[in-house]
Amino acid sequence: MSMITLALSKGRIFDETLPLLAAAGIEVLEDPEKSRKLILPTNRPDVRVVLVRATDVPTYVEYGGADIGVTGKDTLIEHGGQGLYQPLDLRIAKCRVSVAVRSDFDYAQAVRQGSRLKVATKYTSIAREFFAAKGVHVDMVKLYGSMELAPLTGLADAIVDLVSTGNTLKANQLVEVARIMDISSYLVVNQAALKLKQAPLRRIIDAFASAIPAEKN
Ligand code: PRT
Ligand code: MG
Repeated sequence: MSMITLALSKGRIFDETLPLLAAAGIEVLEDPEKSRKLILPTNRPDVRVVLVRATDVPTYVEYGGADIGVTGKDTLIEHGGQGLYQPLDLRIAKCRVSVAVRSDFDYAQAVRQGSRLKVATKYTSIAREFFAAKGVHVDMVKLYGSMELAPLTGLADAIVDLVSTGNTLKANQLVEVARIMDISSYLVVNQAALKLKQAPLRRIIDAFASAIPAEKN
């Protein structure tokens, strides 16, 4: 019996993947918010969950540290997706990538005038491609967290960040001025594992596929 290792990040991805795992007959036996363990057992002796940072999920699966994982499309695009089979859009952990500025910053005018825009973001690939397609020249500042702070401190004119309810932007007097793309989480599979552990992985992929939440409008 070969072991299947599933990479998940704590928080919304873990929480929203649980119902899909249940559909595959897999129950995680410990609560990651309470346990300090990084490897969680499941009710199935041949399936275990490894807890990694959200941005590390594609890397774990690419190099075979995990056979399968769940990761946001944002993270997948920034990683590049090399070596990953991406069979399913799970339609969970939905949000969007947007451009936001201080409410007193005239973004439309800055773009119209062809000004150089200082952009702070964790999503440099997504941001570069978006502004290049619009013909906007940008100076990119790479950040790893709290993008919302950048325009408030003068570090940047604009941020490119994930938005869900919009409450975080509002609380920091920022406004969304462009929607770049819709985001959801994907199932990613190591390509070698898919060949070597084909039957058990196919069972998990098929069970997930049949349990994906219906599209809401
Ligand atoms: O938080 P940490 O630094 O540990 O890691 P992470 O932010 O990479 O992980 P996590 O678990 O927060 O996010 C994992 C994935 O969830 C992301 O890659 C997205 O695909 C997805 N997701 C869905 C979100 C959100 N919704 C979301 N709202 N990830 C982050 N947010 C943040 C956003 O960055 C912003 O700070 O929530 C804030 C905005 O939320 P609203 O509701 O105020 O608009
Ligand atoms: Mg986060």
